[in-house]
Amino acid sequence: MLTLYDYLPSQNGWKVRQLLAHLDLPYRTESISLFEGEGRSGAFLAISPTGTVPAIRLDDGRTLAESNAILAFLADGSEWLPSDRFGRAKVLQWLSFEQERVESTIGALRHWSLTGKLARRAADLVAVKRSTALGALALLDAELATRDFIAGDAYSIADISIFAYASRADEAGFALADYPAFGRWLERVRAQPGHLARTWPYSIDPHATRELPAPTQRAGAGMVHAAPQRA
Ligand SMILES: N[C@@H](CCC(=O)N[C@@H](CS)C(=O)NCC(=O)O)C(=O)O
Repeated sequence: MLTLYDYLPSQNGWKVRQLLAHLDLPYRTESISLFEGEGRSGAFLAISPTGTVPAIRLDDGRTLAESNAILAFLADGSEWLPSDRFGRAKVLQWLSFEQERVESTIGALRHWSLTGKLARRAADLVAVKRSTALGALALLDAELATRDFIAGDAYSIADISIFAYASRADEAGFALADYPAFGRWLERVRAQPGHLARTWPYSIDPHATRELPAPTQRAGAGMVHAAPQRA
C-alpha cells in the first residue's frame, strides 16, 4: 500500500490527500513531526531531500517528494491530468506558477500568521512576500475571469495545487472579496465531486509555534538547503 508522509496542518499535504481521495486509492499515513525536527532525520532526508512533506513511498520501495511532482505522478492516466502533450504542459505551467508565486508566498505568510512567527520575520521579507502574493491573486482573478479552470475547461491537478494555499489566503491577511472571479473559481473547485473539505489547524500540534530546525548541510552535498519558510 502507498505510504504518504504527511503533516496534517500542511496544505501541501492536503493536495496529495485530495488527489488520493479523487482516485479512491488506499494509502497509509506516516506523520512527520516537522517542528520537533523529524524532517531533518537522515531516514527522512533519504525520502525527501529537502526534509519537507509531502512525500510518498510506493509498494516497490521507490520514493517521491515535492507535492506537485507527486500530483503529476499519481494523476497520470486519470481525468485530472490531460493526456495530450499541450494540455499536460499547460498543467505544468500552472504547477510551476503555484510553487513560485502562491505556495512560497501565501503558504509562508499563512504559516507565520497562524503560528505567531510573523512579528519575528524581517519586515522587508514580509513585504516582498505580500506584494508577490497580491500580484498572484490579481493574476489568478484575471485569468479565471476567462475560463472555468486554471489550465483550461476541465478541473485538473493544477486547480488542486493552487487551491491548497490560495483558498486560505484570508488566513495570511488577504481579502478574498477583492477577487470576484477567483472567488467563483473557489466555489467551482469546492463543488467538485469528492472535494476534500477537511483540513487541520496548526493548534493540533503543540510544537507548531516552534521555529523549524536550522537547514542541514548534508555531507558531501556541497550545498546548504534553502531556509525553510513553510509548514
Ligand atoms: N515545494 C515543496 C514544499 C513543501 C513544504 O515546504 N512543506 C512544508 C509543510 S507545508 C514542510 O515540510 N516544511 C518543513 C521544512 O521546511 O523543513 C512541495 O511543494 O512539496
